Amino acid sequence: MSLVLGLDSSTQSLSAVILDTEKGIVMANHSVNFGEDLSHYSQPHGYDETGERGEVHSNPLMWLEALDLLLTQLAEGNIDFSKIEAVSGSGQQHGSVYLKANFNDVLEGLTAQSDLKTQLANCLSRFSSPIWMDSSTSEECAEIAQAVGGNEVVCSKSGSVAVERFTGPQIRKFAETDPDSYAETGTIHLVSSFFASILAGKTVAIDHGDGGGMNLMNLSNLDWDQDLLDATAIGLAGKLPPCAPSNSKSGPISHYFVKKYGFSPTCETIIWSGDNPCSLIGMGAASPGKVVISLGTSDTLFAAMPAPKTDPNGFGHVFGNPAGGYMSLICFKNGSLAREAIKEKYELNWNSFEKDALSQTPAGNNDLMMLPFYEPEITPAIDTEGPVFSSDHHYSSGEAVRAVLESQFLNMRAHSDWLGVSPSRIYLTGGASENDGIAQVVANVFGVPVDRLDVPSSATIGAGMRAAHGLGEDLDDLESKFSKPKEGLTVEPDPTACDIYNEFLPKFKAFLAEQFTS
Ligand code: ADP
Ligand code: XUL
Repeated sequence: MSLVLGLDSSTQSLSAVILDTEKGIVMANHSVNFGEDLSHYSQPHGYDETGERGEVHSNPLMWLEALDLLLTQLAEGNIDFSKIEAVSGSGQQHGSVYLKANFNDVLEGLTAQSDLKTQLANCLSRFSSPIWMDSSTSEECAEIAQAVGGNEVVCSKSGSVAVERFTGPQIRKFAETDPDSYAETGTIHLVSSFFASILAGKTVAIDHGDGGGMNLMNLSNLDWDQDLLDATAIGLAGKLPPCAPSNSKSGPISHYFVKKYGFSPTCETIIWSGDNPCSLIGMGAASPGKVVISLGTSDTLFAAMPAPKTDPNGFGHVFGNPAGGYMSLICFKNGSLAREAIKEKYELNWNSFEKDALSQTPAGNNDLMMLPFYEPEITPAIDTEGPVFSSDHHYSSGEAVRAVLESQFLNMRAHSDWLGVSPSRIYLTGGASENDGIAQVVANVFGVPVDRLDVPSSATIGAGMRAAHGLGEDLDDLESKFSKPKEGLTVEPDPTACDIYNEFLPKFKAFLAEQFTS
């Protein structure tokens, strides 16, 4: 085996890597940014910012146009797709795409004379896709929980209590508010299985990693749970693709990609997974023992689990591990969103954020704290928006930068206790992980060394590794080639700062509890 393609459809961009798995090198790495490269959709961060009452939707046609643009740009850069032997991908989790019954026929009949967006526009039974940032379904969550006997039941079946951004509650809201369009819907895909279907030229399965983020899949048999389906919407079983292990093959790539971009007709497609499950693979954390923190648009903390264990507080989740078994995940919505808000307020760039601002203030910030919930937060569940500061005093840029970072990572530490894992190292990934100052605060708050990989994006790399794994390559071998921490990028904790944070944690928890009892 040699070349595989990994794709990642994230909140803000669509990315690709080509891996040479024999030599263990990343041959190509390219991204299309929805806001910059497809500005005609007016979704500068990849979603419609005018949504009301917690609705956050994206345009699925933008995602299709991004796929054609990404492959066109790679081809213009002299990438020879005919040598790619397998392709798989990673999608932002929970987002859903609603398709009419004609979807499969249109996929089969795609012509290389036109593009994906034009040919598939008429397949959508809903013009927008709710994504993971949507928090508009509290009512539906309560209804689903009540119908099956309470949130404990939803959690013991699906690995999570009913959660606003999860696909089941989103489907219920659609079915209730637009029953005609729901009736017209033949198939509901996740972002991951939607892209996987486009590549395979037919509807393909939802994998156990991303399926775990729907409040619909039963963790004990990794299949749709009839009680949860019934509690969600009428006739839902008939509208969902099957669940399948993440390394399932879905057949050769669609003739559209063969004719248009020169892929080999024998290039195999492997079903996609969610971005966090793919990142688990890309970070070399598929076996229990490693804790990963991803600092992307959202911040997440995740780890492979020896056995499924649910969060008694209802914030954490259990998903399928793409390598088999389970993984835990905790998601913090105000990740880069909050860091960017402070960066912009104080007119900083990432360099001055770290070098000029953060370095001016001591660990513990002289007790100045903030709760950086610019958007309704997921962990803890807080539905109001707007940051809260612990003092009326005007925060200097240094104090504000330190306050946002310390509060984010103390909040993460406070809400990951239930995992019962004391990490000896943290593996850091995501766009903000390249910032040394941020990595240092993570090391100091958790009191352990932080490792970083020398790869562009662990979700995209993980998607490529999954493509190779789906063709039978050994995952340990792939990890040893692509998931090695880069020497010189490890950040050691400062013992004095660690002591300060151990003392600071109860104060932070008290401040949080005082402001929000959740
Ligand atoms: P996603 O996969 O969710 O789209 P990424 O993992 O690509 O997100 O991360 C994108 C985010 O990373 C940007 O929104 C930006 O805020 C942040 N980022 C990029 N570079 C830096 C940096 N040097 N320091 C801090 N944050 C950064
Ligand atoms: C995880 C979550 C986000 C999305 C976006 O539960 O909602 O991390 O996967 O990347």
